[in-house]
Amino acid sequence: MGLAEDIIHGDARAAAKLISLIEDDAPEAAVALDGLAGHVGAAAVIGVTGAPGTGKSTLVDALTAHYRSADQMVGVLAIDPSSERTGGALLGDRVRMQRHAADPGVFIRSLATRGWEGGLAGAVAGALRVLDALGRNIILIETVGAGQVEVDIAAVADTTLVVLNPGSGDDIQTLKAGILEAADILVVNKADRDGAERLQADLEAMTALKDDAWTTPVVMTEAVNGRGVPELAAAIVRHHAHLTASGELAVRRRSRLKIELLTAAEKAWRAAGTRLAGSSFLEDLLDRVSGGDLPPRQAAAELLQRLAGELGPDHPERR
Ligand SMILES: Nc1nc2c(ncn2[C@@H]2O[C@H](COP(=O)(O)OP(=O)(O)OP(=O)(O)O)[C@@H](O)[C@H]2O)c(=O)[nH]1
Ligand SMILES: [Mg+2]
Repeated sequence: MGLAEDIIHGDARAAAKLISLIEDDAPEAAVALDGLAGHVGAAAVIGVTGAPGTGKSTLVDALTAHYRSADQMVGVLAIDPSSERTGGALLGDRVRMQRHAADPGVFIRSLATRGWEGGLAGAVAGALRVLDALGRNIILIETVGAGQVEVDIAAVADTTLVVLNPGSGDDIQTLKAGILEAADILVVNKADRDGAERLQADLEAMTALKDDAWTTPVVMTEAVNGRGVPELAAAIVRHHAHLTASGELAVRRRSRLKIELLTAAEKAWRAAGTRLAGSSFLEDLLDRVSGGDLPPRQAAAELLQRLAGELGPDHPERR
């Protein structure tokens, strides 16, 4: 299967295909992802999250234009944890990104992860690996803000932007603590509206309280006309430099790798379990437990041992 090689050589269609396989949780995806090892790590991954309608897509579009004018290769992932792959929720985003649709320097994909049992982050980490190997040096991930998702994204992104609006009830009291913790940069978008300076001042007063090596900047933008976008891009560069200098980048990359690894292990595990279902080994084990010959925990240990054998490097399914 040449999918990995094609992606490494910059074939966007191969990348789209592999992301589809990841969405479908197909076994071939794991094999192709393995083939990308050694070709990742160069991309800066920027997560963009925030409440519905705050202007995330518009901002991603404006940042894309900014990076393209500097000849950067851009990848965009729009995450929708609830929709099926053909679902409509991301259609609007696709339309909003239309001006980049014909640009081969911009790769745009939505990621529907409804079928993923092991959590969203595993699928996103896989898709990131694909875009990274494809040679996208900037990867923007937009998520529909829905509770846990922002936090998941912070686990895989290098830099997380949390987008807020003035006068939208986004005032300090209603901000969930977890979201602020996840934010590396706070963006007050729709700064053309009343109350933007006030919101910025309130947020700054709050971030000043954080006792951290990185003081979360609060950047004002008007995504619709690009105002503030160069300043936002500069803040992202500063944050990346901070991550590199402090060693935090390596820590974050390692946490992404951990998610990938645990996801892969979980999948292999489930697949092996499925293969064992109905087998004489399992039936025999059940007989022994129900007959009182084997304590359940010991049976579980035997099952684990058997599955480990199934997953070992010599097993035919692994070759
Ligand atoms: N006034 C003003 N409107 C903006 C600005 N940025 C975005 N908008 C508008 O806000 C609306 C929502 O923008 P989107 O980019 O779709 O917001 P989103 O956060 O991606 O929305 P969801 O993906 O549905 O959560 C659109 O009508 C935009 O044109 C801004 O800076 N000022
Ligand atoms: Mg959007």
